[in-house]
Amino acid sequence: MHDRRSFFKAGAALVGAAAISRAGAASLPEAAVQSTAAMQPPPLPPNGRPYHPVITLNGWSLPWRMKDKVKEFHLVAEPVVREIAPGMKANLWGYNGQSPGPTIEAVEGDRVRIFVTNKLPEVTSVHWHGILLPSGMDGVTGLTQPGIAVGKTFVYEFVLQRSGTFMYHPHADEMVQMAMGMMGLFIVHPKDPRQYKVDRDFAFLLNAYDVEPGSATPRVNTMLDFNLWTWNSRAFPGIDPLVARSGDRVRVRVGNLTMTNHPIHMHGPHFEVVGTDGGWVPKSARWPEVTTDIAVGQMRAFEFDAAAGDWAIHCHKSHHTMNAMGHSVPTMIGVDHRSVVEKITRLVPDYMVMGDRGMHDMAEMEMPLPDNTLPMMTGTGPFGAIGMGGMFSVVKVRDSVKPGDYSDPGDYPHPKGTLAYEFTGREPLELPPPARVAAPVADAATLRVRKPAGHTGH
Ligand SMILES: [Cu+2]
Repeated sequence: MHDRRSFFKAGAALVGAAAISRAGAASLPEAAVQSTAAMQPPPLPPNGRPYHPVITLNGWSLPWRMKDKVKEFHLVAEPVVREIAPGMKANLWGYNGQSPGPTIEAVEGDRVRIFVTNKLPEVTSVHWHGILLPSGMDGVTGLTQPGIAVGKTFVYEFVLQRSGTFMYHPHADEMVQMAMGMMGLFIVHPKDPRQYKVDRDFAFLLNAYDVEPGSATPRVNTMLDFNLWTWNSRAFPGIDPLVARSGDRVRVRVGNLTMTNHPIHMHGPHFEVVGTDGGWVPKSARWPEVTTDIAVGQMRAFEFDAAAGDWAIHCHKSHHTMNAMGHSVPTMIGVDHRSVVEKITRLVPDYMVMGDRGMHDMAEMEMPLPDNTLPMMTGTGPFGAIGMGGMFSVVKVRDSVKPGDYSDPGDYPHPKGTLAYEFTGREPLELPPPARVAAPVADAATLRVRKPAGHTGH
């Protein structure tokens, strides 16, 4: 049959390695670069099949060149400087000026040709994670191709057979290259733009770094003990809010390229998981959730109907909502070391009493930090210190947000009577004595616990 498909098949057979490198040398598509970590809402597609673009948190989408009905993209693997949050920049490796690299967006049925230029100091390759393609386009160094040598350009070409949420990352010296931030999102939109249509479609990658406080380059041999837990290589309060209008159908797509799982929890509206690594979940198979665990290498898309408010969204592993510094602080709860402070200060002039009553105070304190280091718990809301870091952001839903507007609407104006408040009745509280379950009496030593200042009795 002399149809489109057989034409492309014949074309693919002719496109050997030699032909590709000649084509590449003749005319490489322009490689767009991005120098900022500010979100760049992508314009509607200028040509090709129509689709509704995703919003990459603190990121952008890669423009393409249409050539003989093929979408041509150009990725440049290179060292980049990424602002992790205001006050801290990291020396990472990424693509086209940023880590993660730009989001690639295309449509089911599209033929894409992706040029990858290597400006790193070692070989690389790109694996198109989750995408069905010919084995020879899968990007596994040594197995399906030689590594892309320093200074060289490779071409990957395939037809997108299924829509969904996918990723790209190297399959060459992976431990180092992924620890340095080389990854990106690959979104394949459905052929019919009315299918799976939502009002707002957010996307981000989970990633993690081990950057010693005061330095800027990740330690690449860390296996699990990372100290910067990030979304799209940003830590709270540097992560964009997810802004929506009340009643909007909102989708959040998340891919995990860290070395551990992340239970992503959202306050407020219940959501349903609508997409997995294998594609879209049929409506009849979705179930309501407020947390979805995303394992290493997995992608998940979930949707909800937006309701007005400021709703926290975060990883529920509490160490993942803390920045560097938090991971080597000794547990001091209940340890009264005020009495020895004077003696310690003679030896260590900067010594501070901290953590003996919990660590919230530290979120409000201006602690001296090494240069280029984020506070452990940070961020300020309308009611004071939020005391979070890392994988944390806010879903900000308002009645007045305009379609296409993703700018921060500020703090939520809580309607009267809907806000928790401090009890200001008569004190001391006249409470009935607590009813206690009869239990063996512990010895006095067990019960001698120092109470926070201002409280008496035990
Ligand atoms: Cu986590």
